[in-house]
Amino acid sequence: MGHPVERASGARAETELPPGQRLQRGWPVTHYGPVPKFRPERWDLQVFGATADGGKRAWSHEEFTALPYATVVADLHCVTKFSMLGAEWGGVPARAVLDLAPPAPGVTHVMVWAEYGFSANLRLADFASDHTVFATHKDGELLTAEHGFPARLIVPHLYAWKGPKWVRGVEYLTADRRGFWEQRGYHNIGDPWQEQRYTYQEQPGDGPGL
Ligand SMILES: Nc1nc2c(c(=O)[nH]1)N[C@H]1C(S)=C(S)[C@@H](COP(=O)(O)O)O[C@H]1N2
Ligand SMILES: [Mo]
Repeated sequence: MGHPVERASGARAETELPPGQRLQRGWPVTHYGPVPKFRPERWDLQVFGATADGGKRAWSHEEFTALPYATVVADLHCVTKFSMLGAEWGGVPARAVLDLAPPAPGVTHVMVWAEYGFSANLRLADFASDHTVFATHKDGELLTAEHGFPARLIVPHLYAWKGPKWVRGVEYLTADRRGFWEQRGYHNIGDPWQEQRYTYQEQPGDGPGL
């Protein structure tokens, strides 16, 4: 397909692992709860909350697959300490979603929603990174159901729980709010290079109260 491949800045050298991580052979499946069944006629990706025009935006699956496509090479770091290096993720850049459904000026964070109410909060700058992508493909192949088909968020510079599989929505926030794992003991920011694994490691300003 000839899409440009660029190296994610958060990923650094391919042989370098964030502190405390080890390399994993293959690609394990890690998530909480069941794998949702994909029903194309019921699926949409919604943008809501503090949008610039106060309205909501929703793309059907057909519309979503027609949005801009880009690839990014990035590593996946699970907070349980395994890492997978050098995957090529293909999908819709988060930047494209921000351009098509702009946030209001006061937006500082986003909540990314997935099936069954799973969620992850991100600073707007993390979501708006050039490397953040709603991945539909890995290494040129469609994602499998267990790995998040039809779309999962990849935020290369943060721990993988910040990237919901089976993503369904983006909520623009004017104040930070904790997502699913951020309410359950994981760090509000989750930078693997700073080893921000757990809530107790948070510094003042890293997150809202529990
Ligand atoms: N919807 C959803 N997405 C999720 C999770 C989850 O529990 N639910 N777990 C996250 C975690 S902790 C990791 S490590 C990665 C694992 O992705 P993989 O199963 O494709 O390796 O998915 C992330 N996305
Ligand atoms: Mo994880």
